Amino acid sequence: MARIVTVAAAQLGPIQKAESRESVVARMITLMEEAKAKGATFIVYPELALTTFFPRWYEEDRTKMDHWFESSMPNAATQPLFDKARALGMAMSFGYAELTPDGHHFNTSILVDKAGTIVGKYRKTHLPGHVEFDTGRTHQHLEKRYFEPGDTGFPVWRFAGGLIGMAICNDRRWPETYRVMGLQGVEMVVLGFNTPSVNSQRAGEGMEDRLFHHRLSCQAGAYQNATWVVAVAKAGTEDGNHLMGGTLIVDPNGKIVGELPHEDDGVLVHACDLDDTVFGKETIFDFKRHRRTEHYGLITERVGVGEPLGR
Ligand code: CDT
Repeated sequence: MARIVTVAAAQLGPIQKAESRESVVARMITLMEEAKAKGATFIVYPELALTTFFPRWYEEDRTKMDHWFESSMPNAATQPLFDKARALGMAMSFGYAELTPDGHHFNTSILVDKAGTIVGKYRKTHLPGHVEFDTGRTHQHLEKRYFEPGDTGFPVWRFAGGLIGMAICNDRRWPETYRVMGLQGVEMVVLGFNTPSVNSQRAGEGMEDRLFHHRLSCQAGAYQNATWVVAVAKAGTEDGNHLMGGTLIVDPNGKIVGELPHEDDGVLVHACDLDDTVFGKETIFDFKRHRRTEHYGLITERVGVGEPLGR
């Protein structure tokens, strides 16, 4: 029998600096109701879903940015989202900035089951951008200033009847992200993103190229690991800064089965058959039969490029 997870990729349009978490949560609830009406049982929201993409703003004193972080989850602002999810029997995943009790800052995503219990947490591994204000860029991307690299690795959870993993934005560009989850048999990777539509260091790289790289990364990760990929944007113009859309769902054959054509709040719903992962996992990407780990040592021995191994 088919193992169907009807997933809703719930894109958020822009969130301005001045918008409250309560207002964003109300928007997320509206999307959840729409997803439910369309038959979804699992809703996925973007990276840093509760606030504007604040790492674009430089602040000398980092502690002055702590108000963008959540020190508990759920909390007063997000409790209505958890309550609605439980009432609708909807599993969910969303991203937020996490401040731990011992003072660590992470870019985090959680998996919440349909009873409203947090069953999984992932902290972003590949932080893009820079630490200090960079005058050479058209806009700042200060994730390396405000977050620490995640300490979770890439776990996969038994969730919603399948094997589900999480990634966050820049992680989707790295093949290691998917492969580490692929080696745990992942059947669906869910991820959110906030991607500026222009490269801050290369003005000629605009939205067409950025969307191409986004699709390329998600499609390659899906195909090479025979997994569904659900990628969800925060999109549109936040206080004058444009984020691309491109919320999409990719099947385990690497094909895009749906993509939102706009930059507003909206849901993309698809009935994903987790058994569609079986063919790829048992044939061309049957890792156990085909991988040659004796030749992969550099992947973990080296971070950057080193001497060539040939002559
Ligand atoms: N949020 C996030 O990770 N955004 C990055 C932008 C990279 S440009 C510094 C991304 O990979 O989409």
